Amino acid sequence: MALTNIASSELQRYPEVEAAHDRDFSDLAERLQREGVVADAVVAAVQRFEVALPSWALATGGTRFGRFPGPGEPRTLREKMEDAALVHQLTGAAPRISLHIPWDEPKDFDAVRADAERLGLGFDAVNSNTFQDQPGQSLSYKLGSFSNPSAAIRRQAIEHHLHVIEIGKELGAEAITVWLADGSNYPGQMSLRGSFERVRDCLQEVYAATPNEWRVFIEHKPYEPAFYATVVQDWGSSLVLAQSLGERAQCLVDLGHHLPNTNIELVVARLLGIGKLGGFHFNDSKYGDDDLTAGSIKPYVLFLIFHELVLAERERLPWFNPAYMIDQSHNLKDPIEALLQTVDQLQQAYAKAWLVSHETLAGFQDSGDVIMAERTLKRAYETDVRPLVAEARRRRGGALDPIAVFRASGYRAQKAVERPPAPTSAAPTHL
Ligand code: LRH
Ligand code: MN
Repeated sequence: MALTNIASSELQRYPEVEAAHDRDFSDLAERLQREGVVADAVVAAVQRFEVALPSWALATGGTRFGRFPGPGEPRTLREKMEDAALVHQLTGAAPRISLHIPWDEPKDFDAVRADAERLGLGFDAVNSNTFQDQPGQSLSYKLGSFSNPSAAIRRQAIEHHLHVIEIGKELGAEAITVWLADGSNYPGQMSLRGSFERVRDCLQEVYAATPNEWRVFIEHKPYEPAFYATVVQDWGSSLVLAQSLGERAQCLVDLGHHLPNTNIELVVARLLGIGKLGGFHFNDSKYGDDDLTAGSIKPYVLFLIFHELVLAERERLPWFNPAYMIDQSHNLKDPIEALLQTVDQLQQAYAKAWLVSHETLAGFQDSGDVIMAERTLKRAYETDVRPLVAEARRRRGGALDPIAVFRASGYRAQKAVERPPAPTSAAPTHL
């Protein structure tokens, strides 16, 4: 019988772990109480936190230099959904999967819906793909899709997006994410204004084709695969497009899509302030779009981003409804373990942001007390919130330590038996 999840008894198999957690949690709760923070309120907030998993990160990722697949890789949409459901079971915080079309083109909608029902999974934003030419595709996107001077190629790209929207509607998704690789490698190759106007015009047809309850997320990126000019290069370009389209169009912030030392939390605050922050692709990076595990390189930046989000959440900003999604490439780590680690990092950054006393901070900001203002943030960031997020997972039926339970379950070894590796010739579609 295929192992699709871990027996709940497994999660409670470690009484000593439970006892140690109970001690750590009550110690922290007592300490926070002395600082006027109710631990259970933070736990409740973390319990409400949810993030969508990218279907493409459930198999091993790679670079142009190579890919090192591991045992028991998911080979089909169903197997990716099974692994996603396990991440949700162990964290209690990942109830939706974000599909990429055509990488995850459903062959049988009834079967996919039945799988989702069985696994307790929903579908978040669907992702289009005009950065690769598909087998049998008549016109190439080599020199761009929506920005292409060829009306026929732009039409082909629009038709693809209408197809992606139809798939999303079939699966109950309520958003589409549009990331365009469109750009140029050499000065003179592309009209810098003409390309942008063509993209805007094509997006208008996509926007008009989405149901009224849907949102259109525009994802900017400074470079790669274009290495001179990318049409939707930064948050400003994305914002201009979102404002030209309408209320349901917003900007998606992929943390790796910013040039080194860009103040990403400032970009988030700007977009939040004008109701144009649609959502996130969480990951981390040292140099470029490295798609590393969120919180692994710049955890303080991740905290500062969540600080801006919790400020907006508590202020009940009318348009505050960010779609939290992960976008990573797991080249070296077991994809499930990497996602368990990522969800934990996001839960921790969110919990730390909930520890900030906004009134105290505002007071120091208004009085110009630079040291105390910074210390108010740092105190929250430097608090070990692991007992709070573990408790939130436990209260959602998840594991105190998801990676430990996953490793003890033998799930991957079982999958290695059930999922013999695909013949090497069939290179994975997502690279
Ligand atoms: C582009 C990107 C985009 C996805 C792709 C997998 O770099 O971040 O969000 O379509 O990665
Ligand atoms: Mn992305």
